[in-house]
Amino acid sequence: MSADTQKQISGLAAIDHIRDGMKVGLGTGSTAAWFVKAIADEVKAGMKLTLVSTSNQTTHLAHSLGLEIRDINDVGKLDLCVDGADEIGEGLALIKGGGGALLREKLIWEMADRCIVIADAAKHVATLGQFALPIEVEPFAYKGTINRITDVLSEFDIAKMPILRKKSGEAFVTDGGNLIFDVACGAIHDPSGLASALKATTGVVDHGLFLDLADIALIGTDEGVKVFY
Ligand code: ABF
Repeated sequence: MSADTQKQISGLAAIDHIRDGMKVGLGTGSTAAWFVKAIADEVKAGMKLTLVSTSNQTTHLAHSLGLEIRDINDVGKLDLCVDGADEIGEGLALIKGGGGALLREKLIWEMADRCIVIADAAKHVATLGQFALPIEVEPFAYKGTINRITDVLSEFDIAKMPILRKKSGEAFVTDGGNLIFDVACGAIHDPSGLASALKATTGVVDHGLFLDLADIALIGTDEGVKVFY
């Protein structure tokens, strides 16, 4: 089974958690795109949902499928959010942000009663860190921020430098107007400590460690969708 097919079956499996009248957050990335397409089919079949989006990319996809996207400030608490991830580790600790949407994703996740992460089998890892950790940084005075981030990383024995994410040769800019720096941490042995230290660093807006946020993981494998709590 291809990774894309694994993504598709995990996205379709998330539909089983949707009920008429729910307020749902739509994630970002290719796995979440399968879920958005399945939501469009449910709405076309008559299901009434209130939908919010984690990125301009997902909003554009939703609109192309005829879905209405509401302002999160108008809808309040969500029943559910369904989103992808770059790595799913022990205790459903995640690395997210490979798609550059980590801040709005985390803001939507915080508004949801339940968060479901969907992914292909390769995303399921024993220890987080093989995927470079994205860190979202305020552009103003970012060089000073990078120095402070480097000091924090050294406290966790991470020697790799933060690398500015680029797109078409230019600095990648998030929907919120910030920069992303990626750090090839290698095995992250203290995700909670690292997350707290990064978040406390002046100039860091947020990071891709999603800890104690996911309630269920639906992972597409060659043997079907496996469920982890
Ligand atoms: C998004 O899903 C991002 O946080 C993460 O990088 C991405 C995973 O992308 P894909 O589903 O395309 O593998 O939520």
